[in-house]
Amino acid sequence: MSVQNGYTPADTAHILNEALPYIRRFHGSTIVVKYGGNAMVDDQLKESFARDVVLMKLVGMNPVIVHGGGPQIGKTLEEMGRKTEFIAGMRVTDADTMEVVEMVLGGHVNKEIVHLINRHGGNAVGLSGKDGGLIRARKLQVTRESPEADAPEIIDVGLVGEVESIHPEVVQTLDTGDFIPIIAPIGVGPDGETFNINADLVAGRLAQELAAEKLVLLTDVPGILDTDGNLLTGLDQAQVNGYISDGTIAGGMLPKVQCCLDAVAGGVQSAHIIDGRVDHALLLEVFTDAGVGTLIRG
Ligand code: X2W
Repeated sequence: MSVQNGYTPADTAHILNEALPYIRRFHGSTIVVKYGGNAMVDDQLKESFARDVVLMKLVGMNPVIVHGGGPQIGKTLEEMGRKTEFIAGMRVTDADTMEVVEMVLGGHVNKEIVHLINRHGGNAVGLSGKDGGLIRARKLQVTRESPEADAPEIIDVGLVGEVESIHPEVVQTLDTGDFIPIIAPIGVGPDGETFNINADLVAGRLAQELAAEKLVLLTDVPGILDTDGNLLTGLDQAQVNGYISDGTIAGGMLPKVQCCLDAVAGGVQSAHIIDGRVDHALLLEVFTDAGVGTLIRG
């Protein structure tokens, strides 16, 4: 029997056959993907991601991509000789920084992803939360416990927003028109201000508003790990809450997990935290039995 790429024809048939129930089940479903981390900078991973998204669209799913770009913003600010500071995981954003954030996310990063997907045969359209009134935002209140004061101290992080409401018509129109929406996490405030919003938060809320089948967060870690470092592959909401209370889920993973919990509580069928450093992570998670990373069930 001939062997190509280490697979026999029987292996190949088996793999394609394994994908069939997933293709059938998710046909017509919306899958919101937060694209960030290594998968957004490594050339090989970028190409694989783009191919996975195009494949999802061609078999009848509606992938909607929300992208990050924190490191890219940081690099540009550094090249401009500007300092940047994070408080509680949020970039302190004054008016000048906001201009750079909008330029990098809405301009450079967004168009690079559009171009990447289109080169692989997709029909991507780049948007920010300003387009079609997609994301209305309000100022995010950040508080910090202070040992001296009775009440938590309120910290002004500038033009950092949280999602107030999503007006998804523009995304739905693109989905039905066979386009793939690529969204930069920028919102508009009540007085027309431009707000910088954490990309995970935007992806989570958008998944709820679109009644998505899945929310997938591409990260640079294998998923949620137990205290022995083993990957937890499938969890329900009660188990996740247990791991938060006993400190197993902590640090930078907490806001991502909270965003997944909000999404599933808001009607998304499942939320996935997957390892974007694995080649074709998205393909493996959506189309195979094994998946990669942690699945949180609704
Ligand atoms: C983020 C927006 C981009 C983002 C920032 O300025 O870096 C805030 O911190 P990653 O790559 O997913 O971290 N916004 C408020 O979320 O990018």
